[in-house]
This record gives sequence, C-alpha cells and structure tokens, in this order.
Amino acid sequence: MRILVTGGAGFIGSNFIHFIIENRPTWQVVNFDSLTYAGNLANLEKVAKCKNYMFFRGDISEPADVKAIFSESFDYVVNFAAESHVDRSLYQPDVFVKTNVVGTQCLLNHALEGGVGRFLQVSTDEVYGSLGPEGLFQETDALFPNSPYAASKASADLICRAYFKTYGMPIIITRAGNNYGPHQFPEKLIPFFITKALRDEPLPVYGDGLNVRDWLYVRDHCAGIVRVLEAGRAGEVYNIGGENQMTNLEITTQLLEALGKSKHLVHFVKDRPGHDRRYALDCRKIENELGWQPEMEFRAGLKKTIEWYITNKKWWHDITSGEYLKFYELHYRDRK
Ligand code: NAD
Ligand code: TDX
Repeated sequence: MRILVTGGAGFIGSNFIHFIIENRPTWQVVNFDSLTYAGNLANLEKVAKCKNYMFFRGDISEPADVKAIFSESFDYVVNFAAESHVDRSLYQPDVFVKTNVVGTQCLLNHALEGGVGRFLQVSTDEVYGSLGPEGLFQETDALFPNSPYAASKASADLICRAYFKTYGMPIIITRAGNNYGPHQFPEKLIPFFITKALRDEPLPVYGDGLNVRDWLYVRDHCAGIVRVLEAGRAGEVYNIGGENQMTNLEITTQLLEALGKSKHLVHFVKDRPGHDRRYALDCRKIENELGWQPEMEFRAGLKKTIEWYITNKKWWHDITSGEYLKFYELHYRDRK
C-alpha cells in the first residue's frame, strides 16, 4: 500500500505516521507538509530514516506542488493538513479558507485526476456547531459551524461530499472530538496549560470555564482512522469520539493536581468570541459497523501526556520562544 499523508508534521499527522510505521510496516508513507508554524519535523525524528517513509515539502493549496506529488499514484490519501486553531481563525480567517477550503479542493482535484483508492478527509465535531446540556452529534445532523475555523472545515466536508456524489470519488469523512497527547502544539488547551503550569504561570480559563469538550487520546484517533480507511464505506461520515465529556475547569483541576501545582494558577479571562458551549459525539456507527472503541482512560492519557511534556522540555521551549509568542503578544493582550 502507498499512502499519502498531508499535514504529517503536525500533531495528529505525526502521531498517525508513527502509528502506521509501527502497525502497517509494509506500507510506503509519503508525508506532504508545507511546515507552517505548527509543522515540525522534530515530531518525525524517529521515523525519518525508515526506508518506507519519505517527506515532501509542499502546500495543499498550491496546484504546482500538489500536481508534483500526484505524479505518483496512491492507494490511500489522508488529509490532515489544515490550519487548526480556533483562536487564530478569529484573527486570520483568510488563511483558514485558503488552506482548509481551497487546499482540500486542490487535493481532491489532483487525486481525482491521478486516481486514488481511498481519500479520507480528517474533519472535526466543530462542524456540527454547539450543543445545549443534552444530546450528542449524529453523522446525519445538519452543519452549523460557528467559528471561521469550523466554517472552513464544514466547507471542506461539503466539497468532499460533492466530489463523491458528482465524480464518484471514494471519499470518507471522519469527525473527531478534541484530541490530546504527545507532540500537540502548545496553543491548544491541554499542552498550553501543562507548559504554563510547569513554569508557574497563570492559566487563562475563558469565560466561566464550563464549556464542555469530548476528549480523545490521539492514538485512539489514529487507530480509528486506520479502521475507517480499511473498512469504512465510501461516501460515509464516521464520528470518532473519546466518550469522555469534561468541562475546561475539570480538565484544569485534574491537570494541576497531577502536576502538584496550586489551584491559584487558575485565572478567569474574557471569553472567546462565539465560544461553542458543548461538543459531544455519538460514536455508535464506528463502534457497531467497524468495531472501533476508544481505549485510553482519560486520567491515564493525561498522565502520559504530562510525562511527555516534562521529558521533552526542549521541544516546547524551542516553540514557545519563537513566532508563536509574537502572535500571542499581538492578539491576546486585551484578554487579560
Ligand atoms: P496541527 O495544526 O498540529 O497540524 C497541521 C499540519 O498541517 C502542520 O504540520 C502544518 O504544517 C500542515 N499544514 C498547514 N497548512 C498546510 C498547507 N497549506 N499545505 C500543507 N500542509 C499544511 O493540526 P492537528 O491538531 O494535528 O490537526 C490535524 C487535522 O485534524 C486538521 O485537519 C484538524 O482540523 C483535524 N482535527 C483536529 C482535532 C484536534 O483536536 N487537534 C480534532 C478533530 C479534527
Ligand atoms: O487558553 C485557553 N483557555 C481556554 O479556556 C485555550 C487555548 C482554550 N480554552 C478553552 C476553549 C475551549 O472551550 O478550552 C477549550 C479547548 O480549546 P482548544 O484547545 O483551543 O480547542 P477547541 O477550540 O475545542 O478546538 C479543538 O477541537 C476541535 C481543536 O483545536 C480543533 O482543531 C479541533 O477541530
């Protein structure tokens, strides 16, 4: 099998490549990534010399780059490449439309021309919008995205659907909940708070801290994607959730306890504009049809994640001293 992984230098993409090299050692993996602020080849140091792994730097929204990669054919394409941080999308929505919408369409176009066995679009629960206190998102629900990020991912999902219906392309969409685990860029809640708490810096909890997310350990997500790729039905959508709903405040408290840090580090700050209240996924389809289930219990996953950030301080020191801080200084002063 030859598999093209886009966005493989990011958080989930790099965990996915490790998962494939370990669990599908006969597959040839090509990683196609433009290396934005979130892409980091240090995430792939352990596999860089493997004979069945190759890196190609390119942008999914640049037709010449995409055409070049599709000069070879692939059995599978998995599209992780995206701008992925909601807060950034509030300030730079244009970049999100370019990569997440135009980029996905560009990839689809060339994959269609080149022929591909299966195209898997990695999507998110955010496309469904926000839930009240009850209920779960179903695959058949209408899409009501609220942030520019969520709207760009929903648009990509719709373009995928159109390529399946119109051209018969073998496309499958997966929609996952909030991932956590090693190698996550320290702008997302869990690694942001771990790296801040380790420096005894205040943890900025947005609003009342009672927004709920469904947390999924990244390795469980990768296993779910492989299951869908190999056994899912073309044209279908599969939710992949951790079945673990928690408020941001619960996460923060557990994290401080695990690190042995004071709860006085919690600082309530101005809410994120358009902040979705709750996400939660109904995962019966992937469970009943494909036999996938999340395996990692949250406390154990959080412990593993914290240990990784403690052991890999250089990885996040290199990041938090660079471009990322400049973005925060520019846009986040008014949140304090
Ligand atoms: P990430 O921001 O850590 O990584 C994104 C990767 O894509 C980076 O390596 C970056 O360099 C690359 N990239 C960005 N723009 C590109 C472009 N134009 N061309 C080529 N490469 C480009 O993101 P992540 O958290 O690993 O998320 C991966 C995918 O999973 C995204 O599509 C995201 O929407 C989806 N997703 C994420 C979560 C989550 O909790 N992180 C949950 C559900 C779905
Ligand atoms: O400093 C913070 N303080 C805070 O209270 C940050 C960074 C976040 N939050 C809150 C906002 C959310 O309610 O924590 C929750 C999680 O925030 P993020 O980590 O930014 O994730 P979220 O906005 O839920 O989106 C994530 O899940 C779906 C990923 O970033 C997306 O890529 C994925 O599609």
